[in-house]
Order: sequence, then C-alpha cells, then structure tokens
Amino acid sequence: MVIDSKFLNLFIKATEKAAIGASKFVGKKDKAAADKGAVDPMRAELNKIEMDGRVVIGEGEMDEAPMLYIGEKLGVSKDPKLDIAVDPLEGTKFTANNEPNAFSVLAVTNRGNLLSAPDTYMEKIAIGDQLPKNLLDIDNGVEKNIKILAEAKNKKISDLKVCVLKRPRHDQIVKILMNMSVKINYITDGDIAGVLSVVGKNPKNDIYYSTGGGPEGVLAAAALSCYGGQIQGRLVLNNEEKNRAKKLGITNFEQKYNIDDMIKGDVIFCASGVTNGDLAEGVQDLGNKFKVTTFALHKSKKINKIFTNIYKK
Ligand code: VTB
Repeated sequence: MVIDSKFLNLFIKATEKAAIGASKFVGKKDKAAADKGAVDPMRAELNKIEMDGRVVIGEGEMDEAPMLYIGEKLGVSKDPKLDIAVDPLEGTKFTANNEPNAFSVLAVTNRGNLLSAPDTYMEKIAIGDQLPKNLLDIDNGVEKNIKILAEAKNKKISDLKVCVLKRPRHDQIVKILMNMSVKINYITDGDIAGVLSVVGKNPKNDIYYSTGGGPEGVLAAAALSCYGGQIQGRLVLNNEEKNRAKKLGITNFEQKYNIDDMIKGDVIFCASGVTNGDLAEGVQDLGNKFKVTTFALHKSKKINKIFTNIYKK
C-alpha cells in the first residue's frame, strides 16, 4: 500500500516548523531549549494531519512529554494508520554551538512497517546501493567486512572511505582501519547524515561503521531504503534498557537488524535544515519571514528532492 502523496507536504511542514523552532536557539549554548523549540511545533503540526499516527521511534518511551514519546498518538482521523519515527532535532550540540548539520527529521510508513526500538545505542554498518543483499555482517568484524566490500566494489582497500563517529568507543575500529590503510572521514556527531553519506550521486563514503543512536539508525534506514542502500544494526542494551526493549516487543536482544527488518514498504522521509548541512541548507531569517529547506524522499513516488518554503513570521 502506498502512502498518499498529499501527505508529503504535510510532513514537510512538520519538520520545517520544527526547524524554525530550533533555529531560534542556534548558537545559544542550550541544547535542551533548542530541542524543545523543535518538539513543540513538530507535535502541533503532526496533530493537525488527518491520520491515525503513532510514534514508534521517538525521544523517550511512554508518556515522557514534553518529548515526542514512543506510543504517542498523533493526528485527527481514524485513517490512514501511519507509524512515525521522529528526531525533532538531530544535532542538539550542533545547534547549541552554531555548527553545520543540525536538522529536524522524521520518517513515515504504514502501520507496522517501521521497527520500534528504544532510545539506546545501536551498532551500525551501512553501505550504498548496487551491492549484493546482506553483503556484510557486524559479526564478521571490521577487517573481513572491509575486504568483502573492497572486493564487491572492485576497489583497492586503500581507496575505500569509511565514515566513523569520533568517540573513544571506536578506537579499536579505527586502529584496524588504519592498519588496513583505509581512508577515514570522521564526524563529531550526527550519524543520520553519516549513514546517508554512503548513497546519492557522489557518495562521500563507501561505508559507515560506528555505534550511534538506535532511533537515528532506524531513521537513516528509512532514507537508505529509498536508495537501495543497506544497513545492519544491533541494539546495545544494558539491563535496564533490555526491560525497556521488552516493552516494545523486542525479545531477542542480540538480533542483527538488516534494512528489511527495520523498514518495509512505502516511506516518506523529510529532513529540514536548522543549520547548513550535507542534507539541506539551514533556516534563513529574512526579517519578516523564514526560508526553510527540506530534503524529502517518497519511495513509491520516486521523489528525491530539495524543497524550499517561505513562512511568514
Ligand atoms: C548519537 C548519534 C546522533 O548523537 O546518538 C550521538 O546517533 C550521541 O552519541 O546522530 P554520544 O552519546 O556518544 O555522544 C548524535 O551524534 C546527534 O544526536
């Protein structure tokens, strides 16, 4: 079942209003205020949409308002039944410090087609399109995965570019990559854009290889699925998080999720820039109005486009 194209503009409006809300806090060194600045307008817009919407990926679980929490119902109609993944502000740090790559993002599928995962860490490897299905496996380890990828892409290992989230927890991955003379492109935050750097016209990277947020993993998977890219993820859960995962129906805590396990069927994905970034330009304050830019995908309609909209203040 496809998602009606009339919804695309409505969801774009939700991320654009969120981006405007967050943009008021750019450079203000207040991550929490910036996040709330995005959440409130996103919720208000989503609640206007004629749908029976349900948050399956959010910033918290069960009634954790003011965040858009997992299980929250959105919209004003009984149909269509849609599942929504939200990250009202991806890059709270970027926003607080006025750095590039902050954006407001969401993904939408029909009911039951998006993995509902708790807000925990997720190990992730992501690669682009035109590659054999389920080519890589987290349990292969870094060295084997890199060798398999080089062979599948018919590239020299030293020509492969790997995107890594700069964190001490990745020291071992980095050590192996360096020993193999692979090129490493670090990001300091924002691994939705990191994962998406493996697809597009001239992909910046051949693979993303790091542990970041689980919600960000599912959101990135939604976008990747529109390109034919691949991702494999595994949640990283402590005991308390295992209980939270259980409540969302997850029983196998070691499960490796391939892209088809995270996302099925039609997808709408919208990312509106707060600050300038790889996916979209940031919000521009034009005095009496805002100019907002959104990178949007609608899988079934083959839409992959940058939208620009003006909002009166
Ligand atoms: C991850 C990543 C996000 O924050 O959640 C990261 O997926 C937090 O990681 O894209 P640490 O706890 O190691 O700081 C982002 O980079 C930005 O929200």
